[in-house]
Amino acid sequence: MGESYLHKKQVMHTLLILLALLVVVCQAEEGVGRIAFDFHHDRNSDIFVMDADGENRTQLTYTTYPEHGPAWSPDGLHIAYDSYRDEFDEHSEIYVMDADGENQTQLTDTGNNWAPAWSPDGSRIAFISTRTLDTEIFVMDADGGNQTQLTFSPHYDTGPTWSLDGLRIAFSTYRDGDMEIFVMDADGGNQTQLTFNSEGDYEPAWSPDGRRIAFSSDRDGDSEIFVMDADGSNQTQLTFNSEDDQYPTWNPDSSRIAFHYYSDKRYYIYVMDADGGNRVQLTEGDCASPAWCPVE
Ligand SMILES: [Ca+2]
Ligand SMILES: [Ca+2]
Ligand SMILES: [Ca+2]
Ligand SMILES: [Ca+2]
Repeated sequence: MGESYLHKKQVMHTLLILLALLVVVCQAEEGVGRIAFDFHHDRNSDIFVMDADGENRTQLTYTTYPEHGPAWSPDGLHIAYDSYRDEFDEHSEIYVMDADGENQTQLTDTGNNWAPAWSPDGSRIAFISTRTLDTEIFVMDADGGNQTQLTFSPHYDTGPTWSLDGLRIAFSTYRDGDMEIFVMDADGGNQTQLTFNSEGDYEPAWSPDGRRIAFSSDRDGDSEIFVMDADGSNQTQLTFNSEDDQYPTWNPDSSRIAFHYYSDKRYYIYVMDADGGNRVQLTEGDCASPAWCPVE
């Protein structure tokens, strides 16, 4: 009887340890999040998604033409991207698909269009188009309707990203002789310059909490990830190396930043804390343009 009791106690003890381990594993899985990106292979590229720890990679597009620049809808159910698959006009056009790659639908069909960015309420998509004389920022309804021009400068305007309240759009422009970050009202009004230097400042990414803007800057001679307050103050360098660090994207609680690192003609996705600490490599080569899903 004593032995049987001891045996039961050991079994219970083992079960409790297993249960505790299971709880720990489930908690770890829950908080990981997802990152979409483009994978470059054989002069082609396709959209993939992976867990934010680099695991469980899934291919979403399978065309022989390049797909780039995935952007999540705020509810995490859809991904917009650009593709050259429209052979008829050989242009880059914006498409949208379900987050599992189903229902791929073309939204634009005039000029080259790319760099889609969803408004925080999911109703609109800002993007870049060459349908006028040069590159301008446009906005459209999420179903492709009401395509409207927001910038009218004779220079390169690119990289739109929305503020948390949906009232402002940050972007980059070549209008002062090199690339600078600007911010404007969502209808194109009140365009205000946030960076002022003679090297490139580009790829702004507004943090989900609305407080900060991460961006790429060449001001120290090669590309580095910087962050600033949304009014342009407190510009702070987060990466320090002689290769190119670009394309920042924030995790949902604004505590981490993923980006791509370009070295020896190959792209690698990295992640770091929002203060630049704990930099970790997530992928091997040829994975670029990370986009962190806004919901976990
Ligand atoms: Ca492809
Ligand atoms: Ca322009
Ligand atoms: Ca500049
Ligand atoms: Ca660098």
